[in-house]
Amino acid sequence: MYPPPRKDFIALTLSDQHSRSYNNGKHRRQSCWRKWKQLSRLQRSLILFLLALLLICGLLFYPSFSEQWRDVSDRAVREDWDGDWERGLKPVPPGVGPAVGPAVGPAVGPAVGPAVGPAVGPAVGPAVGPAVGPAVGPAVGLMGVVAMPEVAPTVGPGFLPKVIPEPQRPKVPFLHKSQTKKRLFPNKRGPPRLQDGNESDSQAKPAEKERVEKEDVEKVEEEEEEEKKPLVSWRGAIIEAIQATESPSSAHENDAAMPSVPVKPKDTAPLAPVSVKSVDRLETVREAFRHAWKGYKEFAWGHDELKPVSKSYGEWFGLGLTLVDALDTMWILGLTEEFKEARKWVETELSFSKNVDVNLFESTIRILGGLLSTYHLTGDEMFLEKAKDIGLRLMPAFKTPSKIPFSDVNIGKGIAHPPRWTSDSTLAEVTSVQLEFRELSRLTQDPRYQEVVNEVMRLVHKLPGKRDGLVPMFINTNSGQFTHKGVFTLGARADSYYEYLLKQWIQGGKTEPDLLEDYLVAVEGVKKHLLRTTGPSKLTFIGELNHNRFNPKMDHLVCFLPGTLALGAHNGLPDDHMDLALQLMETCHQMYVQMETGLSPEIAQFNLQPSDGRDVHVKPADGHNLLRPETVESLFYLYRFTKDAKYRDWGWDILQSFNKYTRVPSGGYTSISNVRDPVNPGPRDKMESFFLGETLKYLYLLFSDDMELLSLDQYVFNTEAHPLPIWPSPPI
Ligand code: DMJ
Repeated sequence: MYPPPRKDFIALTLSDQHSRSYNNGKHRRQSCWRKWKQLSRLQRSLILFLLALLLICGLLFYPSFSEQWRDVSDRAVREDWDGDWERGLKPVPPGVGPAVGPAVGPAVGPAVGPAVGPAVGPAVGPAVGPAVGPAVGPAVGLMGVVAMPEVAPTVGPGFLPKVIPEPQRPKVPFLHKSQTKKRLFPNKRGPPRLQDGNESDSQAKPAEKERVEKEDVEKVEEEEEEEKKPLVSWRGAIIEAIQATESPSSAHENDAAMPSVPVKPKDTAPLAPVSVKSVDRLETVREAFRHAWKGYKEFAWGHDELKPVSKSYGEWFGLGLTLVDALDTMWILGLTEEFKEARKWVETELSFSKNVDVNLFESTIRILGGLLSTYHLTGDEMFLEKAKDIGLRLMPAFKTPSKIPFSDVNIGKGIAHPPRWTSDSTLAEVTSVQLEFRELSRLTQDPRYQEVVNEVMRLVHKLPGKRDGLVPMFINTNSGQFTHKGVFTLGARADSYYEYLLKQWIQGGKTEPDLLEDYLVAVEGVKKHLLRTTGPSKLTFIGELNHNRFNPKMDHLVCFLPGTLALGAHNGLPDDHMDLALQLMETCHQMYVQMETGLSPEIAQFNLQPSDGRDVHVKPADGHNLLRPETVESLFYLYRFTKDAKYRDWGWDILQSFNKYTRVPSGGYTSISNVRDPVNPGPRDKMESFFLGETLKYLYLLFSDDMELLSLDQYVFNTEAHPLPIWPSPPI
């Protein structure tokens, strides 16, 4: 009835071949043994002696060989790029030539010269070549061909300013360089676990994230049980910590050594009247910073992030992320001692010569951005040297067939790759590294950095698939096309694309019309597709579009928008941008005050129904607060432009809530799981680096009466709150 089972022809064939080859091997082994037996005793002893000698030599010389090999591999990262430069990047785009030409030699020489000396040449080829192929697959095969030569000629006029303006030397005191190499606060709490902690906002896989977060919470609960710490009553513990707040007088101890307002671009600016209230508030921010720093210093020194509840640390890149992200905040807040310690760590301990994968976007905005801004504020060349080092090591990310960068780079090996599950990059990530790389070009007078990021903007500018200026969330690194079309958001994965359109335009002295055009069109797209008002209180909010269906969901991340819109209006863009900024600021404020803890959830759902109920709802999985900065960032911009004191009061309320619900008595602040539960907000045991890099910095600037402190007419803040100078307008 049933046909007989089919013979598996392929399986049989393989089996035959296999057995044949097995027999051959046996014959070979037997004949070898016969030959060995035929040797004289003297011959056999001689061979054994030579083998033993070889083994001993190998053991003796292994350490020095491996050391040399590591050097070569480090240099390979630089050589790889300089090789490309030599091979194809020499032709400088028209307009850049005259300004850059003479400056390139001396500027680049000291930075890369010694590292790529002639001896390295032959060693680099084999070291880098074979490693690239298998790691990134077929996409990389094209790299060698595509390389960089086409970058310069294809850069459109709209994006590349005619010259890279010369950097202006900051007129601020230089710090003494420390000679000591001793590690200040060795933390022996266990080996670093690289790559296990974080995923960027835009890359996080929700299920995985949820699992990790759940584990964190469970771990926290276990520890609470075990240690019987005051955290059993979370709220009580927080109140206790607030009572221990340092008094203003002791907090000012170091003021004589370092001005609390170190950057004074206009020496002649009249002194603003200082209110008692703002002094108190500034001091409270400084105290909050010191408290966070205390935890970091004690339990996480030199590591990426503090886990304040378990009094340990988490690693993401293994590059002291919190410390680097916080450098300029310490300088701005006038925290002299803390800054000096951190500077010493950067000088003596921070090494980018590490076999580690870093996310291009996150390391650019936090590390490169942090180093560049600290260089500008302090004038300390050490920070610029570090910035050049990491900048160069990130460049392989741009070597893709489409020139849309990969998400990840191994900064030790100089190999870039996409995430494991896709060849797509996140749109916000590839379009939010521009401020930093452009500034690096200006400072080094080396156009390569600017060229690769300008090329990304040029490609995205002309790409089909936008909806009235709104962009999809992903872009493919092979084809250079948008993917996952049909979903439009101003939240995770797209947010800072819009922010950087405006900020690049401002940074470049308003000389790049394509950036402005894309920004203006996008704001109209937002108004047309994403803007709605709630039923109960008529709050204006930004929702999402999902294949033509409107979703009344707004990430806290979107609260950057009021500040960005206001910045645009301040720079001459239409007045209705400011009107929208004011309305959205109110909504972001409501996302805080309508919660029982006074802290915003990560994602809010807005109520479109006309009723007298709540405007803001929170899904159980969305009620966490990660100590994010976006709302206080926008409050800072709106206060600067309107001087309306209510924005300061709103910021003050947020700081109080952070102190009440997220402060850990032993040092540090923690993200929490549930902003609707003031009794147990559910500490997550993690202090993100942006709490020090952004949140506390923006709060300080919000409360400062000195409007010239990082004037918004002279600085543009990157998306991690690191201020970079606005370039002087290029000559006509
Ligand atoms: C920061 O790293 C940056 O502000 C980024 O643009 C968005 N996410 C965090 C803060 O929320």
